[in-house]
Amino acid sequence: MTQTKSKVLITRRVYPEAVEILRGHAELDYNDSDDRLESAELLRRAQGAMGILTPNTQRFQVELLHSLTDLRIIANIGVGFDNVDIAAASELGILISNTPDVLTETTADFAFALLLAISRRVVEANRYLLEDRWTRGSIDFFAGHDVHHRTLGIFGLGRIGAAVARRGRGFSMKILYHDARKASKDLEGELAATFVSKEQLLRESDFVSVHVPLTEETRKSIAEPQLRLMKKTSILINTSRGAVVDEQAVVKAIQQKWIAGAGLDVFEREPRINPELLNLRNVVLTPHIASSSEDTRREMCLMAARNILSVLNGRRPESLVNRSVWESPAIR
Ligand code: 8YV
Repeated sequence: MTQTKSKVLITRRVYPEAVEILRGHAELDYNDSDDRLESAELLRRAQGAMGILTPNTQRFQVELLHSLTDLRIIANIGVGFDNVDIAAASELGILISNTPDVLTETTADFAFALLLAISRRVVEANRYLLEDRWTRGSIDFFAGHDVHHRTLGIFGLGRIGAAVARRGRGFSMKILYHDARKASKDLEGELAATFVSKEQLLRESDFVSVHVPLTEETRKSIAEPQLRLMKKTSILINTSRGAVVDEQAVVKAIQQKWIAGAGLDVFEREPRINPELLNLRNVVLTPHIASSSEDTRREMCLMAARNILSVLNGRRPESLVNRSVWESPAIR
């Protein structure tokens, strides 16, 4: 007698090696496309699935979770998990996994790339040359802001924040950080990082780099009052989530010169961009690609696929967000 295989839905095109991990172990429904599944199609195709492998740009609303009665795991590709209502998923006994660690260094590289690009006006200067406008220089030709020996403020000293701080140390920067929790003495020592209040971080940093996850507490936690505290010469970098920052307030802060510029990889309503941001000279904007190196994106897909495979084999996934569900699996 042939045993029926569990169904796994892959919501969007992923690196093929991740599909191969699951092939043979599950009945796969693969949306081999770069188009996101619309909610009606997601609802239809996820019916009967025990696992869903998905970029964390796919949202799972509470009603949808309730209607997926066979679902055991949503394996997010990405470290963030604000695309899923974790409390509802946990109540329903649905495991949620993410892909931490594998993207830390790559994301930190990109945060630093934004920091360098905006402060030394790399993108602006590149555009100038491409437009064939270079006829002469001047004493303050594309004069930017120094990075070395400046103060780097890390808002959220998790894995990625710490990796950005390490890069800052390489540029002889002074490191300040603010986080809901003070870091260990060891980590503070390694990074030569000083814990300060959020206000002090904003007041004293030349660069503020945002690395907190999006939660109800952190939503719009950098808004007008916070931007007004920042130095006029300072630069805001955001590679975490757009909604941590009040985008309209950033536009105003740059227009009214409360801050000197911003490097943003994430936005409030991706892939839509506030049109006012597009009209600013002193911003560098990228389409949510901080973790996007070939190796890292492949590793993220593989890790998510292994998380599903673990559940198929009755083992605990390597990176679970809601561990309590694994500890009491017989919820429904
Ligand atoms: C990915 C991210 O953008 O890991 C995250 O939380 O935001 C990025 O690394 C991306 O969502 C891949 O699915």
